Amino acid sequence: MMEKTAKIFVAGHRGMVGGAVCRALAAAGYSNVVTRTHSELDLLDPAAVRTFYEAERPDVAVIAAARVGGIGANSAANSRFLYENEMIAMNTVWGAAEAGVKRLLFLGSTCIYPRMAPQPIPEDALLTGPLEKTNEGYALAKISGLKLCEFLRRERGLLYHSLMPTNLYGQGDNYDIEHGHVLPTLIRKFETAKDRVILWGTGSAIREFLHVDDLAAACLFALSMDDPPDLMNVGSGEEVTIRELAEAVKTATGSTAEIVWDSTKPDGTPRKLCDTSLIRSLGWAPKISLKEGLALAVASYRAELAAGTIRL
Ligand code: GFB
Repeated sequence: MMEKTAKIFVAGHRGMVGGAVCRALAAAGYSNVVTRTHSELDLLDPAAVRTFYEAERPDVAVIAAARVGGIGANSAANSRFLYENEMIAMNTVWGAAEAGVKRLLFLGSTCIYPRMAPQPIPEDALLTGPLEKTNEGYALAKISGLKLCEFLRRERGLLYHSLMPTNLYGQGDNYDIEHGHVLPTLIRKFETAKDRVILWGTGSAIREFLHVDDLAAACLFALSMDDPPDLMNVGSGEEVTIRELAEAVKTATGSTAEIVWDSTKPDGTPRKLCDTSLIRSLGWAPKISLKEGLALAVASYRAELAAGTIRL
C-alpha cells in the first residue's frame, strides 16, 4: 500500500492517461505528485532524466508518457514510434532504477501481443508470434519497457510492474483527424459532419474500448498491491465492430450524417480483446460502460472545444 504522503512522479501528465492518473491520485488524497512538462524535461534525453530523478528522488514513478496515435499515425511513422517510445521507456525506467526509485508502474498497450493471438488475449501470449505491422514500432518499444521492468524487479528487487490497457478514450483525448485513435476521431467527424462522414477501412475490425478513468482506477489498484503480477491486462470486456462503434458515436452525437467506408485505408489487427481475468480475480473491475463512456466523451469533446483546451 502506498503512503498518502508518497512522492509520486507521473510522467506524461498532460496526456490523456497521465491526466486521468493525476486526477485519480488527487481524488484519493495523494498530494505529493511531481510532474514536468515536455519543455521542462525532455524524456528522450537520458542525462536530463537521470538528473531529474536524482534531484527529485520520488518514491514512486508512473510512466504514462508516450508518443501515441491511431492507425494512421502509427503506420506512417513506425520508426518514430519505435525510437521515441523506446527512449522514453529506457530513460524513465532505467533512470528510476539508477536513482533508487523503489516502485514504478509502466503503462503499455495491448498492441504488444501478436496479431493472431488467441482471443481474449491472455498475458502469456506475449512474444508468441509476429506483431501487427501497422503498429510494430510502438509495440516493440512497449515490449522493451515492460521487459526492462521485469528484469529490474528480478535482478535488483525493485517493485517495477506494468499494465497493458486496451484501446482508451475519454477526457483529454486527441481529436486529430489524421493521427488520432478511432473513437475520438469519430466523435469529431460526426460532430463536424454535414451530410456524410468518411470512415476508414471496412468497419469489420473488432475493438474493445476502456474509459481512461477506469484505467486510472486500475493504476491506483495496481499500486496498492504489495506483490503485483509483472504484467496485467486492463480492459472493459466490451467488444464492438468499428461499424457498430460508428453507429453508437452517431447516436451519441445526434448526427444524421450518412456513413461512407473508405476501404483503401487499413483495418489493422482484425480483433483485439484482452483477457482481464487476472486483474479481475485480484479485485479490479471496470465501472463505465461504452454507452455511458461515449456520452461522457462527447460531453468532454464539447467542453474542451468550448474552453479552447481541445487537442486537435
Ligand atoms: O484506434 P485506431 O486508429 O487504431 O483504430 P488500432 C483503427 C480502426 O478503426 C481500424 C478504423 O480498423 C480503422 O480502419 N477506423 C475507421 C478509423 N475510421 C477511422 C478513422 O476515422 N480514424 C481512425 N484512426 N481509425 C492502435 C495502435 O491500433 O491502437 C496503437 O495503432 C495503439 O499503437 C492503439 O495500440 C491502442 O486500434 O488499430
